[in-house]
Amino acid sequence: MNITDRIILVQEDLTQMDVAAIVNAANRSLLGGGGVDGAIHRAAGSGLLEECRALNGCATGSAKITGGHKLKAKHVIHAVGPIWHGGDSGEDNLLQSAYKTCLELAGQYKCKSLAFPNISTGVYGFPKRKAAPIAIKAVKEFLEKNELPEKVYFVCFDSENYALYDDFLSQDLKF
Ligand code: AR6
Repeated sequence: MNITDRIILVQEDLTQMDVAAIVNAANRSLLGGGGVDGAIHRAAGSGLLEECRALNGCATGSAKITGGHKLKAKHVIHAVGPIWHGGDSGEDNLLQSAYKTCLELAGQYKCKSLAFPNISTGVYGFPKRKAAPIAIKAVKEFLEKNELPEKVYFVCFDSENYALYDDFLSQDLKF
């Protein structure tokens, strides 16, 4: 299967995805919050928060994995993207590193399918047009070298992100 067939763009609710692992756009406490984080914790139930408490937080640009509890997904990978501070504080690298760590964890846990939200582009204010190619590049680079995950879903909640991803993916960007 070529890389293009392994990347799937959808506009859906991430919490309902029937995949091996979904990625949460979390914060460093890993103790829940608003946006997609709040939606994931509501759908997964209180067991997820209990498991997260034992993780002692997570650094920005990294990620940690838990079970999926009441979700269809077997795992949740909690990624901490950067807060946008104007672009000169290493935001691009931190975002790329958050995506890469999620992919590595998915590989280690033998996840065949992985679904990403648009990390940092909500409450954290990362410009959507800048974030999309960073996410796509991180995923393509990883899939080129690794068989797992077989499939990666970009789950766009808002139409603006969906249109941007549709555009960037159809250009078949070579990085
Ligand atoms: N399914 C898919 N995507 C969603 C959903 C959903 N159910 N709900 C929101 N999004 P955000 P961040 C999209 O703000 O910017 C939290 O409080 C949303 O449209 O959830 O990384 C955490 O605890 C946007 O494109 O995450 C942190 O404190 C994307 O998810 C902080 O927000 C990410 O938006 C993290 O901020």
